[in-house]
Amino acid sequence: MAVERTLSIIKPDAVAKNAIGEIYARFEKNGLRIVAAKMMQLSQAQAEGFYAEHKERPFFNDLVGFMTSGPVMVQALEGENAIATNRELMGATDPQKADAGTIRADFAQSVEANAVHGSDSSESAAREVAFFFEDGEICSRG
Ligand code: DAT
Ligand code: MG
Repeated sequence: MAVERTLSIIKPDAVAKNAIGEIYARFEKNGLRIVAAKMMQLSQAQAEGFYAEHKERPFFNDLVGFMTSGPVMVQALEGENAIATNRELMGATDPQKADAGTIRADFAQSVEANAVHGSDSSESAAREVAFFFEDGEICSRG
């Protein structure tokens, strides 16, 4: 399995809970290296652009409202099989359906306030990492 990069966001609910460190520890204990990171308050335009694939969904306006409701922590993660590894660590979108021990089972409140984002394919990972980081901001240790 090749070394991959993926884009992770710790969402406003988990930042508000002071859970950044606990979530970072899960990444690091599972072979994912943080190779770029920034805390941001997303603008409406940034949230709409990032989630453009969902713009026809009924929850889109609520999703954008939630993602702009407070600061987020954005990071690029690197490691073997990083995209799928991060999705496994996150758990299912709906925390009620997320496996025990996953980030969403442990930190999320609802389908909307679900603690973390993670890229779901190599195409979305490439787009999403580039959405937030210039090449020169990524400190690859692969
Ligand atoms: P994921 O974040 O697991 O990749 P997704 O890409 O299907 O899930 O949806 C993106 C986000 O949109 C998700 O994290 C929370 C929100 N969302 C998805 N389905 C929703 C729903 N039925 N009601 C409210 N928000 C929803
Ligand atoms: Mg998704």
